[in-house]
Amino acid sequence: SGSPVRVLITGAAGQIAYSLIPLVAKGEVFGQQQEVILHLLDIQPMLGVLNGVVMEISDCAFPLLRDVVATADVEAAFKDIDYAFLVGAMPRREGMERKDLLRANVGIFKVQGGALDKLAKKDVKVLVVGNPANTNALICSKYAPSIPKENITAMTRLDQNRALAQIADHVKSQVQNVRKLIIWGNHSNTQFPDARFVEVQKDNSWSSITKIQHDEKFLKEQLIPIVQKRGAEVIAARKLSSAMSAAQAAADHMRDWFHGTKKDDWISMAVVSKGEYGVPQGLVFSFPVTVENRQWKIVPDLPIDDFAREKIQITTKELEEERQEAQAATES
Ligand code: NAX
Repeated sequence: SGSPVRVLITGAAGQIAYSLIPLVAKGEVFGQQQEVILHLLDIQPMLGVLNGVVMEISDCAFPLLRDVVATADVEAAFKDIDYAFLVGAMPRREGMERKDLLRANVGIFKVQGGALDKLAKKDVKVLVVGNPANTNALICSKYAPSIPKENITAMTRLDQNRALAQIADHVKSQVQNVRKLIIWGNHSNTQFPDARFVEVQKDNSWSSITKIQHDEKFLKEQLIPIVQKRGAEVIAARKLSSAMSAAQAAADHMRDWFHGTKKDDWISMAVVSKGEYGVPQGLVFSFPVTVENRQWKIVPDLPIDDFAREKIQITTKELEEERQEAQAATES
C-alpha cells in the first residue's frame, strides 16, 4: 500500500542485524503489503563485511524489498528514514569500566541524535537496542529536539519474551497463552520482571494464575534472577551474545508499535517518563504499555506493593546515575 518505508538498521554488519534484516525484509514487522527500503549503517572498517551482507540480501530475492542503501556515512544513512533500529554501539571490552563504555556510547548517540534531528522524517520511530539501551535513547533524544520524545524508545522486549517463556514453561502452557508480564526499568540486571498481573489462557478464557501469584519462591527467587542473568547464560553457552532472540524481540517491539497491541494485552517498552509510577521525568524507563494508532500509552493505576516499589526504586536509581554520568560525559 502506497510508498515504501525507509528503515534504518545500524550495526548492520553485526550479529543482531544479521537476524533482524530478514525479518524486516520479509514483512514480519511492517506487514506483508508494505514495501521497504533498507538503510544499513556500520563503521568504515566493517564495510567489507557489510558488502557481504548486501550480497546475501540480494540473493534472498525478498519480494517486499525495494532498495538497499549500505553505507558508513551517517548522513546518507539517516536521510528521510521512517523507522530506525539503532543496534550498533560500542561493545564492552574486558577491563572496560561502565563509565568508559557510557562515554563511548554517548559520543555515538549524540552524533546519531543530531542526524535524526536534521535528516529523518519528523515522525520517525526509533528503537534503541545497543547498550546501555535506555540511556543511549535518552542521549539520542536530547540531541534530536525536533523529534517527539515519545518517538525514541529502547528495548526490553527480549527480557519480556524471556520471562513469558519461563512462565509458560513453569505452568506447562505455551507462550501465546501467557500475557501481562511487565519489565520495569533498565535493560540491565536491575530490571524488575513483575509477574503479579500475569494471566494464562485455558480453554479459551484468560484468568490470573493465583498459583503463580502466590508462589513467592518462583516469583522472587527463580523468575527474577533467571531473566536478569539469561543474557550471561547465553554468552557462556554460545560464546556469543544473544542475537536471534534479540532480533526477534526488536521485530516484535516495532511490529506492535506499527500494528498496535492485542486487545487486553500489554507489552513492555522503555519510553520517556512523564513521572508515571514515581519515575523521574525524562528517564527512558521500561513500563507496561498499550499501543493504538502508533502511539503508546502507559498502563495506568496498577497497584504497587512494597516489594515492587523497592525493585522499581533500585532500577530507577541506576538509570538516574547513568543519566548523570552521560550528562557529565557530554560536557567533558
Ligand atoms: P556486534 O558486535 O555483532 O555488532 C555490532 C555492530 O555495530 C558492529 O558491526 C559494529 O561495527 C557496529 N557499530 C559500532 N559502532 C557503530 C556506529 N557508531 N555506527 C554504526 N555501527 C556501529 O553486536 P550485536 O551482538 O549485534 O549487538 C549489538 C548491540 O545490542 C550491543 O550493544 C549489545 O549490547 C546490544 N544488545 C541489546 C539487547 C537489548 O535487549 N536491548 C539484547 C541483545 C544485545 O546484547
